[in-house]
Amino acid sequence: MRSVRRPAALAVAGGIAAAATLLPAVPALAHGAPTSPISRTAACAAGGERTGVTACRAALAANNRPFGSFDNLRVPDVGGKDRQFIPDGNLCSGGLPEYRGLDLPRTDWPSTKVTAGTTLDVSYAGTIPHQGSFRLYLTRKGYTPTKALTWADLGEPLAEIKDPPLRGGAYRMSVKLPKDRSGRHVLYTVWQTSSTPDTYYSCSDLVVKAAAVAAAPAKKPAPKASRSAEPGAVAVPLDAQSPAAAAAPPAEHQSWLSPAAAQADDRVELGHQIVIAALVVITGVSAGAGIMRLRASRAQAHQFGPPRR
Ligand SMILES: [Cu+2]
Repeated sequence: MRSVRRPAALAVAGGIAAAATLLPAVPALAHGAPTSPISRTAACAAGGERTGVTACRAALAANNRPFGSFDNLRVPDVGGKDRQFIPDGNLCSGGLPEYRGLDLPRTDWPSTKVTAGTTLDVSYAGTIPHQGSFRLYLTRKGYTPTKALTWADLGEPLAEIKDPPLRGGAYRMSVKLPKDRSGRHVLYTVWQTSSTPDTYYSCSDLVVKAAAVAAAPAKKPAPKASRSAEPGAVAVPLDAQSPAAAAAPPAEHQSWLSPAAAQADDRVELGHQIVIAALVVITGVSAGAGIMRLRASRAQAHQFGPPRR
């Protein structure tokens, strides 16, 4: 009886298709990366927001293999000895082959506009929360973005922040930017977790607008006056509207952007989970087993760490 069976078959097929569509909305079992200022991992790696842009495509080509997940750039058992474990020139990849393309010295990485001397707000998506400390470095004055990034470019961290608040799915931090930078720079973020053996590394590209631009040209005030007044050093709100931030991110990434979106997202997630649970029942054990296997494999990956170099 083809005419009777076909709708049923279609319904099952439709259910499976719908379940497959919804699967990416299940909270990912992963870890973290800075989304504002956008990091190279959050832009270009698997699940990234800007994988189609030139720099990301070049990075993928240089990678010579598929990227690892955007929130999974982690190295086990470093224990604070970053400079010994992460080689110069491989800072943005953490030395991991599945992220190597992120080390390319380029001037067109997705970036965030900031102003020297102002406070930069940092959102670090915590797809699995961990306890630990963040160390935030900024490339020093005179850094050349067309050369490979080295530890010597970074010097001492601008800030070290232990267990910042996790709101809307992201750790929230702020850091005061030095006044003496301009042009392209890299904010290098190290998240040394204390609840796992892993340390996470990431490069966020900044385009820094010089502080005190308005001061010089108008008149030529005496050196004394210009030093004491610093008329141009007024705090300018952070321009976080990088192309990356402006572009609509995938739905499952909205929780990083605002608490309101996060709440909406949570409701959507709950809805998805209910729908998925129903579909799993409808479509039978095979779909359920698949999801369990996926979850088990991700959980295992988290416990035992990424492939060693
Ligand atoms: Cu993790």
